[in-house]
Amino acid sequence: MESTKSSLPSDFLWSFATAAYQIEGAVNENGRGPSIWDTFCKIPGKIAGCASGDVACDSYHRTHKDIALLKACGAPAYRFSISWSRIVPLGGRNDPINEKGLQFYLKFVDNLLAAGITPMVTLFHWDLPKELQKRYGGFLNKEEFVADFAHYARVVLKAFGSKVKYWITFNEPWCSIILGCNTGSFAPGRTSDRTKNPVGDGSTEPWIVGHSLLVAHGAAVKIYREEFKVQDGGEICITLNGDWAEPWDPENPADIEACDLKIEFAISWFADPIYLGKHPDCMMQQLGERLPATLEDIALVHGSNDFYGMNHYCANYIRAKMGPPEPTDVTGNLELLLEDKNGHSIGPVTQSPWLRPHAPGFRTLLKWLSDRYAFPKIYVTENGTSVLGENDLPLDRLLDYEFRVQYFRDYIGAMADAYTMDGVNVRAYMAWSLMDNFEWAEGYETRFSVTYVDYENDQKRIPKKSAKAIGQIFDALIEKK
Ligand code: PNW
Repeated sequence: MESTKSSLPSDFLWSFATAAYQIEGAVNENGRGPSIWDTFCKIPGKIAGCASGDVACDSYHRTHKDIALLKACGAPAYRFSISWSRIVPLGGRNDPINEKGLQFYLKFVDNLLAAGITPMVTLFHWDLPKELQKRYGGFLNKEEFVADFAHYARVVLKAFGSKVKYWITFNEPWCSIILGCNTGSFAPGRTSDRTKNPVGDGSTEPWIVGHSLLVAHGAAVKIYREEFKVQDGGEICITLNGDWAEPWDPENPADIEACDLKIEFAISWFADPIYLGKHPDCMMQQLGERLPATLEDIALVHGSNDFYGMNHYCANYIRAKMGPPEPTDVTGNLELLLEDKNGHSIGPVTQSPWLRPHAPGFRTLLKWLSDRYAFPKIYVTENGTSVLGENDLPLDRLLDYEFRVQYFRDYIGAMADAYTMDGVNVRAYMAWSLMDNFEWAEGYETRFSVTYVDYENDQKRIPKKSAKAIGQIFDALIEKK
């Protein structure tokens, strides 16, 4: 329910988010090198409708349209990501830098600033240069990967200087790792499931890769703080995804306990080393030596967030599993379910099989994070929903559909309650997404945004009801100066 009492502070920053591979297209233009998603999309059966990001929303050629859209929505900021393969086409620290790639993003940022829009930039939203995967296994090789990411990060941070005040190193490492190296449903598609891929070991690789990403984040933050932060005055963090958990059987202590385990395996895996300087006990117990951590690496990562970047979509019911965990278990030995013991759904069905909205879970997770990590400043860097059957609705109904508007009302209201009533220091919110785009393995069948994109007709952008609604929701909640 939308709260009538709650509010948000006058300097609260809100807007919309996107990611390079999902919107840009122009994959062969101006020196961009291929990424692991270009390759993955070409494998038959991996992406719904055999789709790819080859054209997507064609944002590479339509930056002015995207800025006009942001202005039409009244958005004071914009979160987008930079494609590593446009900046260093082969990816490595000794490979050539592509000036044209840098110029593209520099111009875009200048245009955003000229339009009065504050940029929030993600350095890595899953599109690893393909050459690095080929050369040394990408994330699997910590030394090489960390050195190459640090180099790429330095090139970008230096080029942008004080133009950008908000930086995100990695978007949702959990997804790159678990979906990319355990279930194999995302690039690079590694898994122990030999029906899906001849290579990969889902019992060991996720933990190796998780370690590489965490250390690479720490290395980039160190560079930013030592070389740029003082004169540029910005902030940097990692963005973690995590959804809320309710017990499948609220009378079963094992299910109640499993809810914390679920969140620790998804979020605290990264957030504990960053805020508490160690891995969660439950993960060390279950994984033992499979969870790599040297004192030096943990020291690099400890304290490396200027703010907590939070992506949040939904909630699950959690049922504890009995007996020892499978070697490939990445959850904490539990099941993630959409219905509880009595067959009650956690929320309405959407187009995404994993996503059922449950706004009260947003408020409780904000409080959970605030308590565990000693009151961090939180920026919500993604929140949003798909809509069941949206792609099949007639356009006039699609544009006017209420479901997404209600989702935002409920979720933003829950966040305002967390700020006002639970004392959570949440200071920014980016809705996913500014425009319909390439929804990874779900291709273009799932629409996830406030703007309809007509993929058949020149990628025309037509705002949906929710595009305007978000501004109105914030206008009502943000205190006037
Ligand atoms: C996030 N899950 O991905 C990403 O940051 C976006 O790029 C994406 O488009 C958006 O959420 C919507 O999916 C996720 O299976 C993908 O739990 C899958 C999951 C969570 C987040």
